[in-house]
Amino acid sequence: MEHQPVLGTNGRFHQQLALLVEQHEALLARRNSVDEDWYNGLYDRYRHPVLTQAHTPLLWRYDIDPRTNPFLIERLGVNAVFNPGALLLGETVYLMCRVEGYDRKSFFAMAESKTGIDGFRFWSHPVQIPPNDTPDTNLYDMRLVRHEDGWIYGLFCTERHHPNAPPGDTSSALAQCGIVRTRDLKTWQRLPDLQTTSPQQRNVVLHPTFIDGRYAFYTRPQDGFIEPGQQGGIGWGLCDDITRAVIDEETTLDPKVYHTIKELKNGAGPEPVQTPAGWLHIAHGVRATAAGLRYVLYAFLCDLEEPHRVTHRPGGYLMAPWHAERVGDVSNVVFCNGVVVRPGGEMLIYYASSDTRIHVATTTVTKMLDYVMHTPEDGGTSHTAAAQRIDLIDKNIAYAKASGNALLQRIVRHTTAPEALAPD
Ligand code: M1P
Repeated sequence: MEHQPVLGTNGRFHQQLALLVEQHEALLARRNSVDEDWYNGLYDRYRHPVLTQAHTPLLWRYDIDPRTNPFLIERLGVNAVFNPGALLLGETVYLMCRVEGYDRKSFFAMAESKTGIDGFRFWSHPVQIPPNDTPDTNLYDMRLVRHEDGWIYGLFCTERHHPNAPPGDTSSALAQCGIVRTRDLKTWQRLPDLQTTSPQQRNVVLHPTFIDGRYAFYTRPQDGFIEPGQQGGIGWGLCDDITRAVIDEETTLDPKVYHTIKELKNGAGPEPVQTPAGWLHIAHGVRATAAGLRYVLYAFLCDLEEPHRVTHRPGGYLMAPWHAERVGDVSNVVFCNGVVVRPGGEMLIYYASSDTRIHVATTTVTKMLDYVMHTPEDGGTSHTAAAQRIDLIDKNIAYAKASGNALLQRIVRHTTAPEALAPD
């Protein structure tokens, strides 16, 4: 190409580029630490997101040749980095991120970190998912699962313009579960999309072990699947051959329920964590509010031998958007499709806030089991909610009185009305 003078920036092209590089390096080098303003005894939040659109390499966004980009314009902007699948290999955490460009298309890109809480770096190039027979329009939200068959699978949502959309309907989409697999995280083999009895699927997760010699899936059937007597929600289905995955029968594993955090819809999160007490799930629940949908995370535990059977359902949410997390492209959303567990039991929960950036929360399997097994279930009504809380308060007051402990008695005095302390 013919050389053009760098006029548009008054010769400042390289100074501006140097500034961008400096800012980018500072962001990538930024250390993260626990946010001391947050406490709930269960998990820590962190001061900074682990990945944002600003973490994406400059080479993905800028043409750095002044002959073809004399004004150093950001040619291919990145709008958001969110909803990552996660995998621990050795000591390295890998996040398969959903990267959304200014053009609204999402693609996948891998980032890695040793600490898991900071220092994430994207690989040099995004991942190119091979297409299958039906071309995809948009790909997003991959769940990474190391299956006992020896492959690492990626299950993701593939969306296409609905084939039956009438002329002029440019919004109706058809969502299905796409499947890829790899042995090295670099070469991906595309398998046919999952087929189920539901015309649409999102949030499909592969169970990491065989069940009676079959592959097991957590599904989220939509549009017409909901049979009389079924409520809809997170489903469960089995198939024999993952290279032509067909689920003939889906049952509901965790239904959506009126006037709960999952009243409108819910969906499985990452692959469940195998613990001595059962399969630990983190899922998302959605309810409608006057301000739009609200997405929160919740947890539940399933039986080790019968993973389709829920054994513990703590009521309410595990995590809701907090402070700045509330605001973003799709506000009031937390979403999780990636968790890793280190050998000592430390659990790193990767969640995105408001479809914009990725955060980490850290806890342990022990704490999560305590949470899921000892938090009361949603009682279903205001009366049961009040009764649950009264039980807790009475237990606390009795304990404080009996303890003779000055701090406990102070808590009671300072936080309850005087009649609670009336002599027996
Ligand atoms: O915008 C919130 C989320 O909406 C969808 O999730 P679900 O299918 O459960 O409603 C997905 O598009 C997800 O990526 C997004 O974060």
